[in-house]
Amino acid sequence: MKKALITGITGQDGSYLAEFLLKKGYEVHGLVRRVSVDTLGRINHLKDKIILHHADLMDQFSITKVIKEVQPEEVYHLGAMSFVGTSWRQPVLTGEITGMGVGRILEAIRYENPKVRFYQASSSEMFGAAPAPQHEETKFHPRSPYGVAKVYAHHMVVNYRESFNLFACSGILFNHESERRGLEFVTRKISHAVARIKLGAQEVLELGNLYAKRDWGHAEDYVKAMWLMLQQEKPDDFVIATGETHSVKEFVDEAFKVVGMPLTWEGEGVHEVGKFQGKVVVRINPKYIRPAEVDHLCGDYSKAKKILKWEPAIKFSQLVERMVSADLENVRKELAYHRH
Ligand code: NAP
Ligand code: F7E
Repeated sequence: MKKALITGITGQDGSYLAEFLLKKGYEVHGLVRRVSVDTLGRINHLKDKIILHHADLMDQFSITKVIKEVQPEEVYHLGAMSFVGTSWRQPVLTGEITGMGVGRILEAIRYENPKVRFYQASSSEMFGAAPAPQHEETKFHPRSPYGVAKVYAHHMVVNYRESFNLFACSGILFNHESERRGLEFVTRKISHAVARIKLGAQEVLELGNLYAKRDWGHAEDYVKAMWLMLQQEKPDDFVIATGETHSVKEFVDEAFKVVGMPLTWEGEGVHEVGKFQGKVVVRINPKYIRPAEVDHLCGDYSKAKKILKWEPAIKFSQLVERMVSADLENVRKELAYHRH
């Protein structure tokens, strides 16, 4: 039985990857940090099937100890401060966790388990201002402290591969979402608010830049690509994306359509509003507009298609439908709970 260690197992991708690896027959270990609230919500259904270890990406010794004790065949490094908006408010912490964190894991591997196969969660945020479509050779131009930290981490993986011959890969993943996405990310913020508006629990959804374009896929498809990278003969880096791009506004339109509330739009700039039957249900709040924006991401995943034989199965409209339907269910339960 192969052993895999997942950092960030409590996150969106960690939970899907744990499910995927269990189905493949792996012994799954996960790294969790000590916090004062319960963070195991996404993996509660797996708790009897996985083995959790306490460590923090800020703490070299705790990481080294877990790698030494578990001796996994594969490490999937998904742990990070992953919210771009917060990275301007806590840039140094973001650098420590999202950037230096990978250095700490690579050091632990180099000394305690150099035969391991290592996966790094790189990000399309590294491309930032680079024109679309972006691929493995596109020059990085990050636009946030998060993007900068991921560029550092990405180069560390390349460097450790070249310097110490480690089997270390980076998946440059474009945005991927799901019913388990954190509520602060725009897609889930929209699906959750649309469900609440439909069920009468909220009046208006406030957003920032409606015109940013993203290449949105589903996390379930993307964790398979992570695993495929570690099954190849040699380590390499791959763009994982859908090749299709949509604006935030298109996501909003699609989500309201799912609940039978087609919108009309009026006004411009910060005064733009989305209306349903004459009533404002979407407006701009400048506090959500970022100091610098990534305007247009669209990934060219032809290398992954050719070498990994990977393709995304879940399309944009299906993604939106799944997220909104799941949130209708969640909000109905929340409302029923509060009524009793
Ligand atoms: P997520 O839901 O925000 O999960 C992040 C995980 O990192 C959580 O398990 C979190 O633990 C853990 N973590 C944060 N700080 C830590 C620390 N100091 N020590 C140990 N663990 C820590 O992120 P995700 O969407 O699943 O993304 C997974 C990875 O892919 C991240 O590295 C992200 O940057 C990268 N990525 C994501 C996307 C995307 O669109 N989702 C695209 C490209 C790359 P807690 O539960 O304790 O907070
Ligand atoms: O923003 C715009 C915002 O926070 C998407 C992370 O997983 O993917 C994610 O980063 C877009 C941006 O994701 C709101 O300005 C408008 O243009 O959902 P997001 P992100 O910044 O693309 C990459 C690949 C990662 O690696 C990251 O870890 O939506 N936007 N209005 C808004 N965004 C938010 N969050 N909230 C708004 O109200």
